[in-house]
Amino acid sequence: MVDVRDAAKALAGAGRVVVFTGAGMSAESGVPTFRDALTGLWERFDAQALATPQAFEDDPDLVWGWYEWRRSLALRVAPNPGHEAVAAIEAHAPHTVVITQNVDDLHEQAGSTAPIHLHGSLFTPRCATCSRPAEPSREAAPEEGRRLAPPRCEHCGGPIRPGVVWFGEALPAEPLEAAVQAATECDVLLTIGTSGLVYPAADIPVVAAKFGATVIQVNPQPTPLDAVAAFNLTGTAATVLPALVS
Ligand code: BJW
Ligand code: ZN
Repeated sequence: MVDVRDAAKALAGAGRVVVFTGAGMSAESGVPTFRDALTGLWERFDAQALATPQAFEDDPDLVWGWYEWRRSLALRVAPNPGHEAVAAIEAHAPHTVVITQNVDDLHEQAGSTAPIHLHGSLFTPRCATCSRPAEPSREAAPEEGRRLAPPRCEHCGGPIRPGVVWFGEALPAEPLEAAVQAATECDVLLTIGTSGLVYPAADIPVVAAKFGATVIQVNPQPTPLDAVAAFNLTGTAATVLPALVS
């Protein structure tokens, strides 16, 4: 039985901390994960038809409507005690780097200063043709499953796309480099609420372990990252993280 107090000691003694988060981090705020049985988005929706560049080319209204529904959902939720515990870690260890795969802004809302968003954001739409940033839409948010035509770029007339990273797209270079760099330099890496199945993000905890960091995992389910974690804390983000920082 892993004692949360031993993990807490390792965390409290670390100078450089990386916090690496996935969808489970926001689950208790009401944001659905991707792969959880029954509630995961990819259990109910087809990732190939919604989260690929081809999907947007084939049916922009379907994809834009789905992401606008998700954006409106993300606007209605609030950080949970797990996000607050992450912000508390940052306040205690100023060299903390928060790396998230999440496209919501709940780390920012909880007080994390500059989380690295590896998979983009629901709040930074851009032109699919010229890549210029666009204003988030003022349209009324569609209901789940409703199509919506994307707005057009005011510069070139191209369709506006969500500012997220789809399957088959490269992760943004600077955030990815900064994340890998932080992983190579940290003493402790905390991986929270990720299935560890999506690459290259899933390599971040593996890189940290390879470079000598102590990896602490918080997840109610086993993941492939169990293998690199010195501490596997079985439980949810909103329950385990406050205990880890108290
Ligand atoms: C709780 C909890 C609670 C529940 N508390 N925990 C190597 C091998 C095989 C394939 C590949 C490979 N390298 C690349 C690939 C292809 C692909 C990939 O990884 N596919 C795999 C699925 C097989 N990767 C890519 O395509 C990436 N791009 C790329 O590699 O580009 C190469 C390239 C280079 C140069 C030029 C061109 C291309 C891009 C990946 C983009 C991922 N995008 C998504 C959608 C983002 C937008 C959106 O939101 O719609 O990102 S997919 C989805 O998965 C989302 C997530 O960020 C990502 C990770 O999911 P996450 O966060 O781990 O969530 P879940 O649901 O999987 O897990 C939740 C976890 O929480 C579970 O473990 C639960 O138990 C736990 N949990 N409640 C704590 N309360
Ligand atoms: Zn444009």
